[in-house]
Amino acid sequence: MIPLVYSPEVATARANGDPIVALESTIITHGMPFPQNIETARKVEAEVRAAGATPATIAVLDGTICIGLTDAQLGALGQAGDVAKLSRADLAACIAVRGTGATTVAATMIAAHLAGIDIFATGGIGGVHRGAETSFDISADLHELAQTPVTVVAAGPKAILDIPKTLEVLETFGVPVIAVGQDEVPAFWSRRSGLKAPLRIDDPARIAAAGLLRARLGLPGGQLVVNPIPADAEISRETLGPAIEQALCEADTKGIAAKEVTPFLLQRIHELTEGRSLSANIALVLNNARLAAAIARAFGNARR
Ligand code: PSU
Ligand code: MN
Repeated sequence: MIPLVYSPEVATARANGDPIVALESTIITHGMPFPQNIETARKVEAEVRAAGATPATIAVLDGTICIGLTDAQLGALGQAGDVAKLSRADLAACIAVRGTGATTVAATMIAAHLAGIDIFATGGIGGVHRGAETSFDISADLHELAQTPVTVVAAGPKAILDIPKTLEVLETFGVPVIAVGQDEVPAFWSRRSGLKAPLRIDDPARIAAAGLLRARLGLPGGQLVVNPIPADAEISRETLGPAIEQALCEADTKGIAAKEVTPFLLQRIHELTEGRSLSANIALVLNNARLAAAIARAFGNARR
């Protein structure tokens, strides 16, 4: 038996057949500082509700996969200092030892699929790190998109990554990368990357239809929807460049590796930009939550 529980709000939505949007928890524990992490998680949930869907923030608490957190659970997770970061490799072991952990994009996709949830909103996905040709650092998020049928809404690969290599790997794995509202792949804090998106679909109903057709065609895996940050919140690539370079250089000098790389870089860039990158990060997550709720409603209509 899988130790999996639904929050009261998510259980009600399931019983009514209402649309549900999965949300990850690593962004709360490892992606943003306290107290902005909890404030943002609450705002993201409110945004999903306002857009006509039910939010399901996912985490493992004391060995149980939680699909939806109560406000108290969310607050506790955001303040606990020693929460594990769970990807595909860590999920079963954490449950076996009755541990507590926050789920990355990969682990959230696994849990969402177990719970029958089609769609998941986050900030940015993990990808191919710069220098991956020597470090081999490629996020398990990419493999997950290739095998688990969940549509993920993100603001593009983070600019700390090697975006062209990330797109190449996604293409090799057969993952559709669908831009919304523009032809270019967005670059997380910036709307532009200079790279043309492999696909573009602006209508949430057609994005849901593509996700359902993939399954009907017998193709495993999900879709990556890349949604540009709102123009009034973006930071240009030119402005961010030096902070990214410095953070990468420090990570190298300190020998930061494996799971620590992404949290370290995000935190240093927040510090180096004096919070500007954090404000942009919050704005783009909220924007993704809105789009994901619209796609969730479309999935619901298409399944009826
Ligand atoms: N993007 C963000 N904030 C985050 C992450 C991504 O803007 O906190 C997290 C996600 O949980 C993602 C993970 O799945 O970082 C990727 O980590 P890694 O590069 O170690 O696979
Ligand atoms: Mn990694």
